[in-house]
Amino acid sequence: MPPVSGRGGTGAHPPSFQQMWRDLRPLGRNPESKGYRRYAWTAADAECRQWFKDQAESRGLTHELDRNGNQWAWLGDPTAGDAVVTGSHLDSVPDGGAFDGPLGVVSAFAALDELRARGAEFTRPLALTNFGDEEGARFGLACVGSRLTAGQLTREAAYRLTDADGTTLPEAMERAGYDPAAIGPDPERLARIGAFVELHVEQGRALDLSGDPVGIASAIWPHGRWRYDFRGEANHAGTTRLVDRRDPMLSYAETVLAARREAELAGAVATFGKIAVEPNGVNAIPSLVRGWLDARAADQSALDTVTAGIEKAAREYADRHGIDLDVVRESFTPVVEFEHALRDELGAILGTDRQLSVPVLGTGAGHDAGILSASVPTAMLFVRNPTGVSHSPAEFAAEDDCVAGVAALADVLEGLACR
Ligand code: HGY
Ligand code: MN
Ligand code: MN
Repeated sequence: MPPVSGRGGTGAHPPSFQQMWRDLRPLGRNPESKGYRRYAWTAADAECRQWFKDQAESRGLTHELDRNGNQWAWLGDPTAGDAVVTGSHLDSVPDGGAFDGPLGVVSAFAALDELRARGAEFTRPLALTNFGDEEGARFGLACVGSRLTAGQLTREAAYRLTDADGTTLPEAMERAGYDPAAIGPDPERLARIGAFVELHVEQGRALDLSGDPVGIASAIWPHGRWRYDFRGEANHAGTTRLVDRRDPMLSYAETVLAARREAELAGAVATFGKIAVEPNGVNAIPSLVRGWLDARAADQSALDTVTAGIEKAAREYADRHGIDLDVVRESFTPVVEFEHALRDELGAILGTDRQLSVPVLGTGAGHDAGILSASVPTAMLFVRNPTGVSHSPAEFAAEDDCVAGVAALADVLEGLACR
């Protein structure tokens, strides 16, 4: 492919990282909690998508929406193949932080601006991406946009996804102006990609403890989400004798404690972070307690041990209290081992450029890069998070570290796409 000058674009001086951050920051932010509520196919999501499109077009990039609603901003000819792609997601968990996802998208634009300032000559197409519905906050399944594109989620299964109000994914897409009939695997698009690199705020403290601003991912723990439905008997909280009750809340509570015990035994993590109670009245014994388990472990065998142990304990409690229990696995991502060659190439690029050792670290957090790694060579860069806190309004990364992340991403993109 003839070199494509990184220059171009309409804005002589594109907005700085800080300016982009300021523009994006208020979108979908809840004034009370100060957390983000950027759920798939909502108005907040639409605002973020418009921001992405504006950033792309203001730089003269070709904005493309794929059949699954993922956004792509191209420099060069997408059909030339062997593209270097970088990006992340803009959606959030309920009351999520500002960095999880957006840091990777803003850094992608800032890294391109940096390469243009360097006068880089691209010898491969470059694309910046925003993958839709990575958090699965509304429909319960993580990485919907990338899973659909990678063929890891069938249209039929996607059509069954429903939010708490009973709105299905296709209905939500349609209301947001997208054609749900188009969703499905996109092998042609994936065939265009030679390498995908996702920059993400670290969701842990490894870089803070090692004293490095940037790290490279080695692997993602296997992890999943299971829905526990405890069904008992609705009754009056004030007049029903304790011995006469079939209270599902008791079995749920005992299962939450069992999850912590099983996770500790296996060196894993397990969390019941979401619950729905019917009829959810202060003076009513519930008929149904629905709890969602998020479980993760360093390897599949440990994860299987934890989830089996939790379910076994839950069934024993349920039987003891005359409670009916259904357990449904709603989301699962197997262990991801990032391709060693690309991982080591990033290490060489960053090590040579900076004579620094760049730590390689694993994570328990899922990412679109994890989904795509089954289809294309994939790598991740992490940016230091001094507290490690994430999925919280308190999530933070220092500006200097964000700028260091942009410089590292620019070096990586230059090393990969400007040979
Ligand atoms: O849940 C996760 O690990 C990711 O933030 N979706
Ligand atoms: Mn997240
Ligand atoms: Mn994320």
